[in-house]
Amino acid sequence: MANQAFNRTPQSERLHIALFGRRNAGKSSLINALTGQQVALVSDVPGTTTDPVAKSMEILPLGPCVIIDTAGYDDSGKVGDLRTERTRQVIKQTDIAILVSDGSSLDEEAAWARQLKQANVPYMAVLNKVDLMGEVPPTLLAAMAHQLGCDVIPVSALQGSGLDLLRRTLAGLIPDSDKQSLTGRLAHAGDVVLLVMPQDPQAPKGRLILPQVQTLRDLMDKRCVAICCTTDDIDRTLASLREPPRLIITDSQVFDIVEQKKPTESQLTSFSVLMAAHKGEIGYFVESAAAIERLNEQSHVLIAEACTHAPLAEDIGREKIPRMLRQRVGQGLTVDIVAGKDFPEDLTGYDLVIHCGGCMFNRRFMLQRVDQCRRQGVPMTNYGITIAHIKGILNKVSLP
Ligand SMILES: Nc1nc2c(ncn2[C@@H]2O[C@H](COP(=O)(O)OP(=O)(O)OP(=O)(O)O)[C@@H](O)[C@H]2O)c(=O)[nH]1
Ligand SMILES: [Mg+2]
Repeated sequence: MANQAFNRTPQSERLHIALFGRRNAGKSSLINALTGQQVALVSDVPGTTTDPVAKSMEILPLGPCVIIDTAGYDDSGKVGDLRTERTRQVIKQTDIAILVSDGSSLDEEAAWARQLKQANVPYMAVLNKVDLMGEVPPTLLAAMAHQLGCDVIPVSALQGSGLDLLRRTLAGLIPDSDKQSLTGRLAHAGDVVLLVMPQDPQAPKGRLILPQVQTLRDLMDKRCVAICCTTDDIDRTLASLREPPRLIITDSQVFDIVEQKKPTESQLTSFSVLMAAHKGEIGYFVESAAAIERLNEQSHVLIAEACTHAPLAEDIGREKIPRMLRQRVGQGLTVDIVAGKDFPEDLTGYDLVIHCGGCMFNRRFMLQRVDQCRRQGVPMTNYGITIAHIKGILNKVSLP
């Protein structure tokens, strides 16, 4: 089981597609139709789906996705309102939204379309249950498209019609930032790239950690020549190359050693910088790291961690970073810690937000937090960039 899990694309790296619509519109049926499996519970009782349900699956031509089924947004009453609020929260992690309608409640769909637009989520709509409608008048589709401000595809979840066009339309909505590579402009086809990866006792036995695997895959997709070695083999590896590598990527822990040994022509970056760029907004993270210099004993720092696991003995967010900061600033520094999806709406009381790498969250979710900080004028950076700043590495790395 464990091996299987390692071989799968992690949830946080999958495109998140969420379905929104009234109760009984056919959201769950559409998920079953798209996957060809009975993954979601369907019934003619309105309110069958009560909570957001996320399922990982492969959808061609989109690749690995997470599909999120939601409770109908027209539910009312005390519990209904709570369900609708949960549905609304799903928007934060949605890369692409599908509005599911049977054509009877377009004002409501239009209101959700506005919310999606406001949150910058690309969306499309389907007119479901066309099997009940005979010929669909093209004027109805055009009017829907106009009112909702998006493409509208006629489908029947029951009969499985219209699904190819739906999949192609979804593929056209994949945000460009999702297509960007991990190493960005640092590596191009034909480049030789050296990865210096310490395999110390903390490294997991028998495998590489995810950022290393993802970087290797990225380089191979780009047709780079990727060479790997451990820290103590740098000299030998460099000597074996006819010319210096274009780029060297290493771990923050051994950055100084690698920096001293690197040929002047080679650019140098770290896995945590690549991951920060992949998951968040590297420019804002780097700019915000400068706020560390302005902290004093009256300052308030918020540390936000994605994992809700029981803290480890030498937890980087709970122990290491607060200690590093207090050593610089003084013991009076206030550090608050939040975990999981808890993140205060109002951040204006904080001088700096330091987020974990976000390996459990998708990029969309992280960007939405960056956006929230930026709107409130609060600097936000992440663990990797904070440590790089404190160690004085940040001005020596090349940014992707
Ligand atoms: N005729 C027809 N019926 C459909 C179609 N899609 C869904 N239905 C029916 O509509 C009813 C509701 O379907 P669901 O998929 O449970 O709808 P839902 O949007 O998930 O509903 P909630 O979970 O209650 O929000 C079921 O009886 C389905 O069989 C369709 O394309 N054509
Ligand atoms: Mg449902």
